[in-house]
Amino acid sequence: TIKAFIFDLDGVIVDTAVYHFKAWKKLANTLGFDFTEAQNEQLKGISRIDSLNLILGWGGVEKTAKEVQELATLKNQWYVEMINKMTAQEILPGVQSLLSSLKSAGIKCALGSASKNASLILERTGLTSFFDVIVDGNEVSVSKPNPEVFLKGAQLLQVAPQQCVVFEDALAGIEAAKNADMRVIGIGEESILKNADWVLPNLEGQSAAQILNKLEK
Ligand code: B16
Ligand code: MG
Repeated sequence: TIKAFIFDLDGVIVDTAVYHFKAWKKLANTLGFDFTEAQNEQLKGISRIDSLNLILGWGGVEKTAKEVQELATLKNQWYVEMINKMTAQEILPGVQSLLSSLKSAGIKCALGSASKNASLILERTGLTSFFDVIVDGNEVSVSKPNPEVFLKGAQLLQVAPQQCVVFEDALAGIEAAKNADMRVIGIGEESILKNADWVLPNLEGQSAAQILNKLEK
């Protein structure tokens, strides 16, 4: 039986990808090349440093390890300026009511995000108190598709991986959940998120009881 839900942040709870896009584009333009929405798509679920290394490769730019760190810090300053202004209005449809339905269904709740800014985003949007456990980019050493982020969540919640369901919008995250031997619900397009157990366009109208019912069939 399912005992815990583990949520990805960007793309499931809020759409911070638009802010990542603006900040990465500004950085790329500063370095003399462009950065497209399609490229931004490929960075979903990928850590900050791995993202930057991909972008520098696309731009054909070589930097020392020290310069890469400085550029990552600069991008993050721009990004944090934007997410500091986030409010509860930016929570994606259905998220609050699904989170509110977890307690009465006896389901524990964890965040499993690659972002080092996850706590700030949850604070700004007023969602912190819904989560029993927060595992983010500050606690993990390897990026999704490695299962570390989700396995840590299960461990801290004291449930087995097989008792967890992950909600994920990124291919790397769906692979991470599968690698953790967890069930996974893809949020987005079915044609893209092929390996998920099932795919929803968003969380609108979903309650914990409904999801459990469907998973146990
Ligand atoms: P930060 P998620 C991920 O969040 C984003 O999808 C990805 O685009 C970003 O590079 C990564 O967090 C790191 O974010 O720079 O804030 O540490 O989808 O795993 O919640
Ligand atoms: Mg995501």
